Amino acid sequence: MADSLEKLRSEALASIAEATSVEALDATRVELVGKKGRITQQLRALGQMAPEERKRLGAELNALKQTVDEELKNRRAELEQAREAERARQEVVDVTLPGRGRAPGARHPLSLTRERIEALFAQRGFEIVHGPEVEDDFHNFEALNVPPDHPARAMQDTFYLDGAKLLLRTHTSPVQIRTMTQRQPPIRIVAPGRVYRCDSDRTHSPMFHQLEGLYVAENVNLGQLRSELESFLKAFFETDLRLRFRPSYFPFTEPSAEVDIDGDSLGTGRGWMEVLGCGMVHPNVLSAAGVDSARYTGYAFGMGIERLAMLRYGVGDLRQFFTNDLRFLRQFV
Ligand code: 2NM
Repeated sequence: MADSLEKLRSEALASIAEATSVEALDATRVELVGKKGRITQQLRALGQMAPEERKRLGAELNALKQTVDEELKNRRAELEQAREAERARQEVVDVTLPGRGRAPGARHPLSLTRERIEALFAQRGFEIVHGPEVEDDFHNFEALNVPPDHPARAMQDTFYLDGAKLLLRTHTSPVQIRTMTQRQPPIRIVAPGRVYRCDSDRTHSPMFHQLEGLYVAENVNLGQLRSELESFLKAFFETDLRLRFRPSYFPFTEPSAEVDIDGDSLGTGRGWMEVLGCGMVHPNVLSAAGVDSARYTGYAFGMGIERLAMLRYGVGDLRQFFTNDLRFLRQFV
């Protein structure tokens, strides 16, 4: 018996020492001191033994179990330490490795252009206001002195919604109408935003962007309009542009004008180019919006953001703004 106990002891200590992982050590522990382990079974067998045999063997077995438990605990601590060291070694951050690279976003050229225009008008005392893209006939046409038979009202030009009661605004002027009905002059605002026209070809998008301005107060006149727009355009293009005001017609202004800039002074070399429309707000428009047209006068202007962006960035094709080709968009940072 002493012989087999000595054998059990050396085998137990050897298999503990040989366990190379926490899992292997656990298996060894079960094999030795688990419910059906070799040492457990021997301890259990003590019950069948004669008293002094049991006493002697019991003492030796308990001493062995104590040694084995101790060795299991020590080996386990060793293995856990080794495992932690290995984990730390593998997890090391090599700060000298190159980065993975970033894919930073860029602002859309139309947003950049709109914000630039907004900032220039904000500097000039204009407030930025917004309004709904779904409008009604009154705010989009009637209040703007657009007669019922005007071609802009035709189905081919305007997107009408269910029942033709509502429509997608064809310009941002309804925002000016809404502002005038809500407050009294002096009013000095610009309204940027999306507008919609039933038109799509090489040079027209069914959705595009406008920014319109309005100044209503006592004694507002055409000279102020002209100098304000001249100051804005020179600032926008960052050059001492040559401009020309050419008489034109809009139902909502009288007199009306279109402003051309000299392309040669921009380096586009294409002569006179139209950049915006403007005029003195028609008295009918002021009245329709609840402004006393005997006391107040106003000027208004409107420009296409796409057109100004094309001129500023030298974009030749309107559709570039809407295709979302990253090679195009990435150029505007
Ligand atoms: C333009 C040209 C001329 C304009 C007029 C108004 C309003 F509502 F005050 F009457 N807003 N915008 C206007 C005038 C717009 O765009 C080419």
